Amino acid sequence: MRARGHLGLVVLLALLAAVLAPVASAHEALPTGVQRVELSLGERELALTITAPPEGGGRLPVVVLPRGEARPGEVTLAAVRPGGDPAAGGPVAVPVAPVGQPREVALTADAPGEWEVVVADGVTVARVPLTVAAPAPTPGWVWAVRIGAVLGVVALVAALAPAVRARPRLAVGLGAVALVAVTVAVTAAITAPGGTPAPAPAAAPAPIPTGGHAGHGGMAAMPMAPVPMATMPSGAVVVTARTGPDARAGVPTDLVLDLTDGSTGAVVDDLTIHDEALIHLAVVGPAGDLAHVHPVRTAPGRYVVRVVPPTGGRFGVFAEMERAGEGGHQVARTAFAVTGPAPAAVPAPGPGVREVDGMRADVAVPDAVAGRPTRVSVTFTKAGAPVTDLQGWLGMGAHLVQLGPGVGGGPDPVDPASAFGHGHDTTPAGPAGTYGPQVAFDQTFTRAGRHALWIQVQRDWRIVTIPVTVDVAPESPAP
Ligand SMILES: [Cu+2]
Repeated sequence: MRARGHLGLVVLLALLAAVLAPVASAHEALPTGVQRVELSLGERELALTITAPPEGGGRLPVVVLPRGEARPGEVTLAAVRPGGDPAAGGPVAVPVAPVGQPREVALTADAPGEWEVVVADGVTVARVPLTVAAPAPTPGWVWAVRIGAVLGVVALVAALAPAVRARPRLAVGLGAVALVAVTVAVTAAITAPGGTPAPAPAAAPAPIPTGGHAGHGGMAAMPMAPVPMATMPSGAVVVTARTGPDARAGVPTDLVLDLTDGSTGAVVDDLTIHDEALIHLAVVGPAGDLAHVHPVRTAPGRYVVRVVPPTGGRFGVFAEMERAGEGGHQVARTAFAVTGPAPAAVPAPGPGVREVDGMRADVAVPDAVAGRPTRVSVTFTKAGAPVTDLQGWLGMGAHLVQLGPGVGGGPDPVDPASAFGHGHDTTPAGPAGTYGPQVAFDQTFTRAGRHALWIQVQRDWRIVTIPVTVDVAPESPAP
């Protein structure tokens, strides 16, 4: 009798464990949104990896990885409400040297709604928008499983207690309660929507942003209900660029970018992270130099990046961004002027072999004809050996920035006729997660004429830029 009682208990507990397992895994399986975002903060390049908190808020781990030229010192990180004072957000200091050394800090965003991950270097305060989803209500069937299971166990244990077994009618009554409770739990689990494991329930609808701060930034904690697209502004973004009044060649200057909607004039603050940045900014000078940087958001619709113009003259600015909703991916162009002599552009070398950053780079651009795909490739060697330790940057092995011919015949960064383009390496990463010796792009030049190309890879945490001049032949009719 006693042995049979124990056996029954074991069987029932095993059954309960099986029933409860899907409920437990439904919570453990909460998807977490992890995003990387590049920040050109002052003269530093930082890659942030942000793990969004769970629904309802909580721990917000951020990994800071310094790249580029290491400037000793530290930055402070905090999680604040939009526009909030970082000093009130429990700022955490993080060393940003040496390059390639990741540091993790645990911030806290303890409630649903809009947040900002703030990174400050003492001069500039970068604010990366983040949405923490509201907790989803627990469905009724989950409660049925939980209550049924607990009640079943309690009733069974009570029924098997020696004092109760001495009173058979009470024991039978408790046994019946246990049976009914377990039946309810099992039935609820079996008839749960979509079977098991439980689907992640839809979160409460995110509030529709009002005013300037649309605040998604692609950093949403998942799951999150989509914001209805019809409520999103969807026009082209107008970018206005300005520097301080004394922007001079060779002197660092802060370039301030203000974003407005071309159709409504409203501040644009609904950029989402794409290719690991809110804005990919190409700044091209009159001498044909390229700076590919990632401005930091300092306020709704305002981005700042420090540049060091190598010469005077007029600089073309190309801002690649992606808006939430229908705005989609777009490039806005503008310009700014720098005091000082503007040298005439000297075209970069054409395809072929060159030395760059201690490597030998063999650039191939076979048969560049307008309107046809051209495979642009670069093969890297160092001391005769293939280079296979190129690091992914912005989620891929290499980037190609190009500027087409303007009215004057050559690429001109401040001529709207000079078409801007950006291509991505198509070769997969190697087994170690690195790239090389070859990177390649499938590029279609839409127009004949002289193009400026800049091919960029990362090695030893530094960006290597290879400028190339390509003369594209006109499309000729078949003979
Ligand atoms: Cu970029």
